[in-house]
Amino acid sequence: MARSWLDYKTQAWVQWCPGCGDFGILNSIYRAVSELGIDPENLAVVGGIGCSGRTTYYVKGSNFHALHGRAIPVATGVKLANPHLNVIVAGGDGDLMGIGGGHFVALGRRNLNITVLLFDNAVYGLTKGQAAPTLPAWVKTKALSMPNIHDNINPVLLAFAAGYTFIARGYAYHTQQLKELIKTAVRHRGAALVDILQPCPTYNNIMTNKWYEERIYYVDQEEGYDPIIRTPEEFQKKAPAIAAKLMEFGDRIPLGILYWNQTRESFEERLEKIMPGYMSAPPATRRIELEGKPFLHPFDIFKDRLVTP
Ligand SMILES: Cc1ncc(C[n+]2csc(CCOP(=O)(O)OP(=O)(O)O)c2C)c(N)n1
Ligand code: SF4
Repeated sequence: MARSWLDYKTQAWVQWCPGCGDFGILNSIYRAVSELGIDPENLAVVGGIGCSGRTTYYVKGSNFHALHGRAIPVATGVKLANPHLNVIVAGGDGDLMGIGGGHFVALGRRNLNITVLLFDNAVYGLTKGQAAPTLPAWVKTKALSMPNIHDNINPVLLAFAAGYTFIARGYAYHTQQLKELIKTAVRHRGAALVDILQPCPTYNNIMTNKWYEERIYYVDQEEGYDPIIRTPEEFQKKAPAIAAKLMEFGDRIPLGILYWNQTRESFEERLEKIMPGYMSAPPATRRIELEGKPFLHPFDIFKDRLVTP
């Protein structure tokens, strides 16, 4: 059924600062899910803690605002219980690259069909501007008393190493292109990352809109770069060029689809192999009671392991 983006807007008052890049991301999510025709009841947005995590209150769906860094494990549980839901993770670079970094890697290894939207502003917005893991070394934003002495993590390269099969980068103020990237990421069968460069006008006074606009460009507007892998042999051939593109972040910053591996099986497909019927009768749709009586008796399941006095 065709839907309007307004069908996904909740009544909650949006609490971000004026000019925050999060508005552009929210707008792109509304339009992406409406154009894909996803019913709100088939959508689950799982957020981490941070300004970015508040997205869960603004989009209609079966959403969950998880603990700091724990959006991916919660999303994994939701997806495994009901693989027919469209699951989107909305987290900051502090949330997904810092405290939640191990979970981010685990999702790539599994290649579970989840879309991770990384709200990448290089600072901890909610806690007033400390250096986040994507802030380059020696940059001094206004909340720091001295320049950042840590090197930065490159989320797209980390995702490549971890096994994500769709990796893209968007810009929060380019909502038309970002919407298209989110749509492709959601349609992709496997772990997808969209790294979204998101100006935080309140705390990041270095990586501003002007700073980004001077550096960003779209890979599909340049000749010669093909991010798509259609056969395993193609991976061997193209991986060096893809890795080089993923490492590019400085005077030039590539946007668009950076890597798209269409050959690797998803975690759901592997589960179906070892548990035939998993997709047609996943845990969330199985009966747990009949006529008010539970089928499952936990003590029966564990009785051989119970120690009786
Ligand atoms: C276990 C735990 N540690 C620390 C915090 C404090 N805290 C709240 S949000 C946040 C970081 C937010 O930054 P980011 O994930 O980049 O999101 P943003 O606010 O920039 O969107 C931190 C450290 C917390 N809530 N829980
Ligand atoms: S602190 Fe930064 S990231 Fe958070 S709402 Fe304000 S502008 Fe946006």
